[in-house]
Amino acid sequence: MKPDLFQAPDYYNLDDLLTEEHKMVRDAAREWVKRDVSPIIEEAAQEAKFPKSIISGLAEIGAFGPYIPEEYGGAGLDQISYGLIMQEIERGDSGVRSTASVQSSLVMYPIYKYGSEEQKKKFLPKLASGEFMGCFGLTEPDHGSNPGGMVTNFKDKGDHYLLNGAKLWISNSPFADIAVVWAKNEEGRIHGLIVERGMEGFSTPETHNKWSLRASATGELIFDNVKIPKENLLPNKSGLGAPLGCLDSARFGIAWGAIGAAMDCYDTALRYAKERMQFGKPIAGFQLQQKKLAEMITEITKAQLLAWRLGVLRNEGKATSAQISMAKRNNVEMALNIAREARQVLGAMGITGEYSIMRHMMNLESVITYEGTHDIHLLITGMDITGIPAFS
Ligand code: TGC
Ligand code: FAD
Repeated sequence: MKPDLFQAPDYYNLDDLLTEEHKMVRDAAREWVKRDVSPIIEEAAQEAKFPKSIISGLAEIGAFGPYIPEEYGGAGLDQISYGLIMQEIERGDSGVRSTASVQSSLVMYPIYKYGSEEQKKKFLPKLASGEFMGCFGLTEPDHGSNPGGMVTNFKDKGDHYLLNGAKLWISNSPFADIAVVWAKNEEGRIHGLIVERGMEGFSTPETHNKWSLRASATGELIFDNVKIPKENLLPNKSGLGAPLGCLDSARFGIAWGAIGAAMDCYDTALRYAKERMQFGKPIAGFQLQQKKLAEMITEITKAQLLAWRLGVLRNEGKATSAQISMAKRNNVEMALNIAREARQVLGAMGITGEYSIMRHMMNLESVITYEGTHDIHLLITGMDITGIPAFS
């Protein structure tokens, strides 16, 4: 892969809206991606291997629990810092951002928000340092967009619970030390349970042959009469709103992360277009290529403003789930469109691993599907503005 020459676009001087702390956090993450992710990520993706070597670096830049209070090992940062970290990591690779999103928003967040004090003390510091890695089991083979239909269940056996069922498409599952798993009790109420690797009857087979997010490990979670100690149930929230609340946090991170992937594609295409000569001049001098590049920077700028405003609303505790859905949907589609256009700017070179664009493009095909598909987020907006759910 070519050396990482990334220069971040900031067409509307958005840096003026950031605090010194935001810029410091963002620049540290940017520097780390350039130094420790860019040189290894193409090979990891080609070999379809999660590069475990980056776990300690992710912890050091505060990517595991950026907004979790410091007393539990988190970085104690605000939502805009969290977004900026996700943006920089996804600039490197969506799969690396996935690892950080899952650890922060889907494992640490539910333990922090819905867990007991003992659970917080036991798990959060180890998750923040990367000593423990986690995964989040909501999706099932027959229940993806409709998680409320889940069949994974647990029964009260007096001194423990007995868990049965299966989850599919679970990021980090093949190597996770713990899984936050959503399952129904005997009354059909959804609860979160912390399942630990090594518990008898619990296995995590890897899903192979993905063309997307190849540097992120994806797998199943299988529960065959797994005995779960009662103290591993998350006591402070139940119902579908509990896992969906975690998704709000992860979707917010993706809305920022997708901008990073788009910025990398744009920056690569711009540099290439200025250097590549055809018909005696740089291809950047042709109107058709300028149209592509001008539209890319316009869309990136709009997405940056959307994400920034959403970050302000999140910091004020005012962002609605529907506002988060709109940003996730818009920014991921924007990034995927830019990746496709940028790929064309590079001609044949665009399909090679010399450049990051094709990898981003394939990754974004997962990002547009997970954490709620593009269609589901449109239906969430539709429901919000009309008051009428159209899911079923
Ligand atoms: P519905 O009846 O609308 O809602 C059930 C309860 O949940 C509440 N709620 C929310 N709470 C917090 N945050 C949200 N975003 C919420 N959305 C809804 C709602 O108020 C209600 O509460 P209550 O107290 O009245 O019971 O539920 P529904 O069954 O009609 O479904 C609605 C729908 C389709 C929007 C929802 O199921 C959905 O979002 N589906 C998409 C599923 C999804 O996003 N799965 C993601 C799996 S995790 C993942 O992909 C990780 S990828 C990780 C990576 O690698 O980065
Ligand atoms: P389906 O729900 O079967 O949808 C198929 C198609 O039908 C989609 O186009 C969808 O938009 C459409 N559709 C469905 N319902 C409607 C409707 N009501 N109206 C109109 N159209 C509809 N899940 C986890 O729990 N944890 C994870 O860590 C995780 N990581 C993932 C990693 C990867 C790489 C991928 C690809 C997925 C991951 N997922 C994870 C699962 C992801 O959240 C689901 O794939 C997603 O929610 C969609 O579910 P599905 O794939 O079953 O599609």
